[in-house]
Amino acid sequence: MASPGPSCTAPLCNAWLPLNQIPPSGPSATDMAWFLCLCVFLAVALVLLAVQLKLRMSPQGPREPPHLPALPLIGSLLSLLSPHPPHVLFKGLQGKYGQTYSLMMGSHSVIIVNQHRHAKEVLMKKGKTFAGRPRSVTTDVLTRDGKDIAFGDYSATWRFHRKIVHGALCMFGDGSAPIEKIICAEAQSLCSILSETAAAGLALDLSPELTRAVTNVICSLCFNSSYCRGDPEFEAMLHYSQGILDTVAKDSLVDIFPWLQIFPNADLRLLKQCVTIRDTLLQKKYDEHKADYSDHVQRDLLDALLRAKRSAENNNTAEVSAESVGLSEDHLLMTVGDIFGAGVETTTTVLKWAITYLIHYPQVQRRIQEELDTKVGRGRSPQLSDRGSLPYLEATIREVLRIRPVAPLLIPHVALSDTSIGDFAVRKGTRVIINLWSLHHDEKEWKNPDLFDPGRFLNSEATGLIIPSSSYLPFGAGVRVCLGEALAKMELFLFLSWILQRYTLSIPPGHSLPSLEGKFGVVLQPAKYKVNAKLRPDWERNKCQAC
Ligand code: PLO
Repeated sequence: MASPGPSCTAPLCNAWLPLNQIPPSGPSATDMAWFLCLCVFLAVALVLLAVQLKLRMSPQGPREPPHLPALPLIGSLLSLLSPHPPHVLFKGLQGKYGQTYSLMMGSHSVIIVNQHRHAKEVLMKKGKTFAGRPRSVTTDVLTRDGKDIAFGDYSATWRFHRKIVHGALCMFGDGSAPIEKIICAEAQSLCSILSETAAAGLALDLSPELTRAVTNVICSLCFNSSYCRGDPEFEAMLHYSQGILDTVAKDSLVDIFPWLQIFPNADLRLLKQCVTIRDTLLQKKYDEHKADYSDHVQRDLLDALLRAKRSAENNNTAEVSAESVGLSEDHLLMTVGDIFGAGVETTTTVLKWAITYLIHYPQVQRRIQEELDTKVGRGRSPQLSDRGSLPYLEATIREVLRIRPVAPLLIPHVALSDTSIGDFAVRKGTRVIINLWSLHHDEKEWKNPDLFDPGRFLNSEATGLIIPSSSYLPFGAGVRVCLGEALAKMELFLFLSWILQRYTLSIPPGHSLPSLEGKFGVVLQPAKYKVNAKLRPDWERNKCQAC
């Protein structure tokens, strides 16, 4: 900015002189110009001040989101009593409160986000600000007070563990040969079981079979081991995992009102029993790995974690110990427990939903089979390199992930400082729930959102894949995005393509179609039912050598 020359000072002062003191000679043209400038400047300043004041006071400025009625102690509990599961209830409440609103869970303020712009602001744009996690009674039991990745709060330790796991999973990354081999071996064994039951003319509950196939993949990655059918350790795992899913992180009453722990609580007791069994299993794996650990070979994720722990211990100084950087035995066990638990329950659940929808929509099943017949044929089994030429199967997987997201409310986030979502002010410590269900069923974003239509993910020529709306986040996004996304996509593709190349799935005669409702928990699980797997015509004659 040009600084005013010496001659400017006098007229400027003159502007402030009372009229009767203005020199009688009258104002010069420059005096008048300066006077006008000053008036304009003052007027602009006043207008700006008024706008700012108005913004602060008007409802257009940062303001609290609309909120549900709340009473002392119980919060908004009365408005949340509903026969519907929370994700459906929260979607419905948009009609009255708008897409982003708040409520009180006991003494905690919770914001519910039902639209993708705000969801992306929370997860991506302000990902670090919203990277916190709430503590709750049940997740503390599961994770030894948050010493894991999924439920653990944002910290240096958390980032460090995520980095190690990310590195270990990349070893088996997208398109990597070893992981493809492991998945195909499991697909093969799954198909043999389907053949046996088909040959015996029996119907089968696919759930334990799919779980074992998926468990063995993540078991190889985490512990370099696998389970045979009927293995008692695997049966124990099935049991404890279901117990955990039924009781953890459901915003159950004990999570909302922690003081309820003092009363006998069947759910909490079951959770503690299941966690004890899981911990015994994890400890056994840990001890075995520790006993034959070598710095020169990294067999799996547990070895990668042990290596990080050893190297921290070797560099141990007074201030920096393995414990202080979060490499205590508890942390290692909880991290590997998370990856194992997530690896099993999420992918199994999507596979079960996929099969449920394929049974409801036999025309979709037929179209995938036609695609497999023309692009892969029957002389060999599908492999990862076929992904690009099987768009309809890929579109079906995307549609399953849209219509039945594994975790419809993700895991709650916490604001780590005062911040905002859109125009709404958010105070530090506020919990934020992203309702993925609303995003994936938003009528403004999806045509007939309740209709299962894989075609929506295909381009107009049906030759390539598209994502038709930004309101689609099946794996979450941002700093806490799902670590197993690539692995899950490989498994879904290979398991489904192997099964559908060989079998047609249906409901046994006389049985009704499986429910599409799902049981709400940290994961939305489909109900149990029996399936007929019928070997496709001509399969025996043409079947490939590998089978
Ligand atoms: C599943 C039951 C296991 O026994 C323990 C476990 C660990 C990690 C959890 C997982 C359960 C459920 C799905 C979760 C996963 C971490 C991330 C994943 C919550 C409880 C999702 C969907 O966010």
